[in-house]
Amino acid sequence: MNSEKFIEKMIALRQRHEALLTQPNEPVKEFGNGIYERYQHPILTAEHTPLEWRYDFSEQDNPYLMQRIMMNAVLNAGAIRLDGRYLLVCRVEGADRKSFFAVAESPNGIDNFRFWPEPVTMSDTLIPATNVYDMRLTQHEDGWIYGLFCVERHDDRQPGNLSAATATCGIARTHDLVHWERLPDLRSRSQQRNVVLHPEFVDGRYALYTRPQDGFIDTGSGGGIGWGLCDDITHAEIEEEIIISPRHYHTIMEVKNGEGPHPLKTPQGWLHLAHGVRGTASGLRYVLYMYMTALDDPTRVIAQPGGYFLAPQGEEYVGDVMNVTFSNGWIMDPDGRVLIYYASSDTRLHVATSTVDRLVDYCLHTPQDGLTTSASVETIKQLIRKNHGTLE
Ligand code: M1P
Repeated sequence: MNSEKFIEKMIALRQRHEALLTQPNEPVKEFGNGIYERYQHPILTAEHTPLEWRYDFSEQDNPYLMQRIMMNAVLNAGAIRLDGRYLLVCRVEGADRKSFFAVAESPNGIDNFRFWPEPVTMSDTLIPATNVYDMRLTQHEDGWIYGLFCVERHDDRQPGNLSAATATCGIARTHDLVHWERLPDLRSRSQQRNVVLHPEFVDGRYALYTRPQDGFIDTGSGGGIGWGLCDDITHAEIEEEIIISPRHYHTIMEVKNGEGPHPLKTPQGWLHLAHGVRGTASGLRYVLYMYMTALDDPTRVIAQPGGYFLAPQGEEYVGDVMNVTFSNGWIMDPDGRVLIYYASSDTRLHVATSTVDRLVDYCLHTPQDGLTTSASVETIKQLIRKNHGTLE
């Protein structure tokens, strides 16, 4: 039996938690960039995780009402709209550095996110993993919802090096985000992170966006976002990869890039969201960028706006891994609203909203990166002349 004092503390804890969970989230009022709206508050943080995951509510066993299991972060979430519900399969990271998946649900996609009572249970029988993270959800035309994620294991070929790891693409499928069937990991020539399943068959085959990389962190000779086809998703293997969004010197994606969520189908083409990484004196900087590919050929780039689409701002700069924005989930509503879920600095999850029309306009009319200072200056001068009516 808990004492009155203990019960009072528990009630105060629950009230504070409930107030956080039900806090309304409004768009930031200041004049933005016209492309999307940011929101006042992060939508999910470690503090949003259920109290039952963190506290032992028996006074006898936990007289100081301490957190018995601490949570570190909620980040990089796959997203899906299912029967009118906005569902995120979040990467939750405990204080022990292990990531796991947990579903959070919201009635409107913007606020009132609440985690389902228990984290996702994923069979680990095929090849046990040390860590899993960053699930991309795809409602495929074959009828299944697929979750593709990164599986991390120690690289046993380097027994003396405790930091040596390998990255592989794990695959699981479900109909309800409750029961998951784990399939064998993707087989390909190199290590893989940021692998995404295209929602439609291409030439009768499953199509995957890949990110070939030489090592666990370094993409090395991996040239950018790749594409490959496979016949059997239950034994997925890609023999040939082509690069569709290459990296370039002195751009936001000089060091590496990776597909975000699966692209959205629009009448003008496939809308893609991805992340690009460059090196700075203070470490890697992760920003989001967009591109579009042709409807009849998702590998043919038809628009490549230059520069970043979304970069950290204000408190978003600060966290476990500074200067990072990362997205692996977005939702397109039937009325064309687009909810972009992005994490900042590997610590918390945010939403930004836009519309399909605005995003297509952004992609088709933002000038491409000319790859030199002279080209950038010329692009700016052309806009100035257009505004002055002096463009020839
Ligand atoms: O720490 C930033 C991100 O780093 C990795 O992304 P990438 O493979 O492109 O370097 C991932 O670990 C991602 O989860 C993380 O947010």
